[in-house]
Amino acid sequence: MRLFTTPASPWVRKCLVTAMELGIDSRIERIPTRWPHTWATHTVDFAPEFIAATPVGRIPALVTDDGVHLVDSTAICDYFNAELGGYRLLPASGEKRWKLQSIISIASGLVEAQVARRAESLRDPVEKSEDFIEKMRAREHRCYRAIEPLVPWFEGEADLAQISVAVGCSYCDFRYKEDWRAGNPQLTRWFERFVRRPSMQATMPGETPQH
Ligand SMILES: N[C@@H](CCC(=O)N[C@@H](CS)C(=O)NCC(=O)O)C(=O)O
Repeated sequence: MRLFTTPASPWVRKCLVTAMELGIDSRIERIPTRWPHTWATHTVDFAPEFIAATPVGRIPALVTDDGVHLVDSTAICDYFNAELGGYRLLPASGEKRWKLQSIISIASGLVEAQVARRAESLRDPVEKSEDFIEKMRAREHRCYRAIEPLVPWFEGEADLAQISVAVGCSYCDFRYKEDWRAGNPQLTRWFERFVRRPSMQATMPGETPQH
């Protein structure tokens, strides 16, 4: 199967960490995608094979060996977990599934806000909305605070909730260097352990090549 990737994307990272934790990453051919810095708010040229894989024009996008196109990280992780991973990172049903999903949904809101903030911050200074940037920043910090009391729900080595949260915390360290740790001691302690996992270390974010 083929996965369109960039090194900076937290959504891509969530998919790669999930694949590594399930031991299926060797089955994935990674197709690196290049983005100019205008990707977020301007029309950009897409490589033909990328836009053939995803009409949405966002990464990640997965084309399975059966030719199925999955163009969103949630669907991709669901495919890995359900179809190839025997539900090892998220149960198919039951109380634990919904507890983990409640954390995953907060983590997704966190990462959406991080990416939206990044997009806004790349705008031309005269177009940029500092108000929008602050709105996203405030949302991110509400998400960290909401996850903090849920950390005791993390059980076992890894699951999709832990992966989703860890990717968000790590993206903040990479992009914003803001103190998400302040006031979130349980989250901090858990993260400092989780980020040492080989799957997290092997997928540390880097800048996406521009050309
Ligand atoms: N909900 C999507 C979000 C994917 C997404 O926003 N990817 C960003 C990069 S991190 C992107 O490709 N943005 C390009 C654009 O919005 O034009 C997912 O979970 O995969």
